[in-house]
Amino acid sequence: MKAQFSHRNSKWCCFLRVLNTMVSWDISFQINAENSLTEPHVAHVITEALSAESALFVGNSMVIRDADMYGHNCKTHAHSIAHMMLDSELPYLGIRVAGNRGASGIDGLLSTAIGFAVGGNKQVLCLVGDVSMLHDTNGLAILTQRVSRKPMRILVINNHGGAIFSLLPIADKTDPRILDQYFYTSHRISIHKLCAAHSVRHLRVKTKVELQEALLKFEHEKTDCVIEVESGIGANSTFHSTLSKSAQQAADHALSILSRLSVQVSISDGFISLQDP
Ligand SMILES: Cc1ncc(C[n+]2csc(CCOP(=O)(O)OP(=O)(O)O)c2C)c(N)n1
Repeated sequence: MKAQFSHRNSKWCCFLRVLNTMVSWDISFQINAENSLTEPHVAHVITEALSAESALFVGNSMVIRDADMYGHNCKTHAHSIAHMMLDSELPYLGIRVAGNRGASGIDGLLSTAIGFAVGGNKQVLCLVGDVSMLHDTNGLAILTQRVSRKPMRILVINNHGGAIFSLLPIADKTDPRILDQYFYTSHRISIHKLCAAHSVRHLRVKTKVELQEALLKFEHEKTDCVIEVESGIGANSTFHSTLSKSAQQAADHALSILSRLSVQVSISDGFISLQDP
């Protein structure tokens, strides 16, 4: 997507972009500083696994939210605040991105991604949660059918349940056993064995380096594959809360600097307003 602003050079617009970038620098720092392979890290680096020949399909639940919050355009990163203020257009890669919206169902996501790969004639990278994948294991059967299309990489974030519910206020107020059974629908299904049953290549990754190597390996080998990212609901929830606190602090800090400049900044009810004095 490419956006243009009619008032793109106005002072408040530049300031908002600086604020946005300072927060995104903080998020990048936190994600890179964390040694373990986190779900926000996957969203953060996924663009590095894409080329002009690729397209991205993003599943529902946390993967699309993480891609929205923590994804970044690695090829056109601003190098300085001055550069950012002068740069009048939003950076973009020109990669096609698709997802299933409507009722935001987690059903049929693999099958849709395969249809997207056939229709668009691109190497699709599909990002999906484990429960979503289990809702559509028939997608694996479609994957092995002989339809003419380019190879697909399916990246499954396996936190062994629906992690999105751990980020809702109900998670703090509910008995863990009830949460596990009825909200997270935690499971021990082997994605490796499911893939084997469908003769789909599978690789499980636990570290940042293993993820990078797996993405490169299957891109070069040009074969369909499932890359399973090992994660956990508790660790994911903790890291999301660390990130959001740190982003909040970075925003406060950036605002305190910006407000000392020639524009007046005021915040009320969570809204930021910038006015020429
Ligand atoms: C067809 C359908 N059934 C149930 C839901 C409710 N729902 C929303 S997110 C979610 C859990 C998804 O889990 P997963 O795909 O593993 O992603 P995560 O939450 O871990 O990111 C469920 C069951 C839904 N959106 N659509």
